Amino acid sequence: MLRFFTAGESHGEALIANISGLPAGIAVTEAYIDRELWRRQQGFGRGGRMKLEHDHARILSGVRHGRTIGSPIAMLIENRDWQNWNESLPVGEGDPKKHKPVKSPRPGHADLAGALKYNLPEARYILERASARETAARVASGAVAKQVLAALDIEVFSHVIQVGSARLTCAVSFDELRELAAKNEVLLNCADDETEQRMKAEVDAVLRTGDTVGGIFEVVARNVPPGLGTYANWDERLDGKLAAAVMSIQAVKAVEIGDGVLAAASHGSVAQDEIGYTGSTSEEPAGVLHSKFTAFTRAGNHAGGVEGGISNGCDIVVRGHLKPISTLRRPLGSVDFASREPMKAAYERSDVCAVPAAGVVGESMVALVLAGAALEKFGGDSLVELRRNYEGYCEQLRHY
Ligand code: EPS
Repeated sequence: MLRFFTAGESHGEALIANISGLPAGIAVTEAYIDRELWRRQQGFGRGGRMKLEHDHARILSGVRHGRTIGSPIAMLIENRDWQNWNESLPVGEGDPKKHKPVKSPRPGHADLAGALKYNLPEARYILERASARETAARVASGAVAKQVLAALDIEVFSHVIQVGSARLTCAVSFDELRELAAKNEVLLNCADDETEQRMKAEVDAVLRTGDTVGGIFEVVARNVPPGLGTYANWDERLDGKLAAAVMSIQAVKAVEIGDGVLAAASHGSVAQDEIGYTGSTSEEPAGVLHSKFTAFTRAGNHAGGVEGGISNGCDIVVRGHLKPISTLRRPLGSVDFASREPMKAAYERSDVCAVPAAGVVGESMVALVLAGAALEKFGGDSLVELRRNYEGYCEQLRHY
């Protein structure tokens, strides 16, 4: 079973990622993981912290000579900012005068709910762990999951389809998504230049006014074979797992699979993807409608690649809707933890728009779910065994 967890605080010494359940023999490189970490740090609207951090994942275990060895992988990502915090967040008792309390909870953050829950007098420790800094460790884990998926020819990319009210209206091909991910300069990770400029104007506007802005990212996974996940039990459905994974990303308040939102307002006659049959499979699919796995075709992909909780061979499409970041330079109303008197919410340096970064995190979460589902279906303790099982299943599909 593929499992992963992370540890670490935003301004602590380091983040830790731990991932286990991988077969032996998967090629894993730190360079690839670091490139993914770099992608997560990009985007117009990121705050000053990103100038400080240059994330690098140091693999401590589970990979030798460039390949997984079947044991858990542990990775460490140092926080460069730690040097500014080691006196205020010591592991030992330290000097209480150097403590930096978060004096008033920020609406929309975990601050108040967390302080109540953990019975803490202020929100410093809440902020430290609830912060989206944690997503660096998820991206490192997701990069490993992507390398497992690559062994099955599955690719996962993302793009930004909305920032504030600026929305992408044209179709974007999978090749364009691949090209976006390869770019060395990232503005808002939108494939259409004109839309990206409109998105930038939305960020410029909130930068001027001390506000923040949200948006929507879309994750697309290609070459996922039909048959991952099942309707057999509620908690085994692939769409449920994808939704939970993407919903768990900081600031995501809604998740959509395929054209889910639109479908709710459509009629059944237009919301489904009609089925055809060509009589042959195509190794080089012309698009999402004719996967390489079967000779069945689909007239569209409103379903986002999942029907009945099972992947159907079309591209998996998952959208994460992000609320605007809750830390505002022009703080909202709140209450002083100590006096209970009205007080503006605490302000700490923050991002004003993190939708492109969240998209990269979304790719990671989708990759982790798909890698888990693929390993569940095909099993295998080594890459050879995994590939053999996968190819046997593909053969079965071709002869269906
Ligand atoms: C975050 C606040 C900011 C972001 C941070 C998430 O951090 P800081 O308060 O240190 O400036 O930059 O994101 C990251 C550090 C990161 O690596 O993504 C928050 O409160 O969630």
